Amino acid sequence: MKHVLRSVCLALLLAPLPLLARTPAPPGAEVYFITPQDGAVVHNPITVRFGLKGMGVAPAGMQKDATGHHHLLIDAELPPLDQPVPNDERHKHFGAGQTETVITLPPGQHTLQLLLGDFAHVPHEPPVMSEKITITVE
Ligand SMILES: [Cu+2]
Repeated sequence: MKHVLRSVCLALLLAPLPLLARTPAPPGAEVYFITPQDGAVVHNPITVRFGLKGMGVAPAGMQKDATGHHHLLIDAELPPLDQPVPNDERHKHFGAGQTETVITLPPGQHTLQLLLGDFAHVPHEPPVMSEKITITVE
């Protein structure tokens, strides 16, 4: 009996971790652009300030309830919400806990959207994301 129990325990230990267990977001949590505003006409370099209500900012890697770090999506659709946010020119991570950044974009219309990620860069459940705003760079 004892060795059966032991194999059961071992099997549990070796079972893959549930990859889809997403970090819960508190009700009412909100991420938004302080600047620029939707429809703004801006010039390079562009200062982007991130606002967050109902949650705190924590650096990537730090697992703490009701916290996350910002991701700025530039001219990008929402990535899959059950996986880490991609890391490239269109998906910028602010894993040190930054709440603003300065970007340079080619002249013309661009979209910006904020998406909060947990310690492992995975969006919360439900996802905490801003409206997608459109700006014009002159
Ligand atoms: Cu991230």
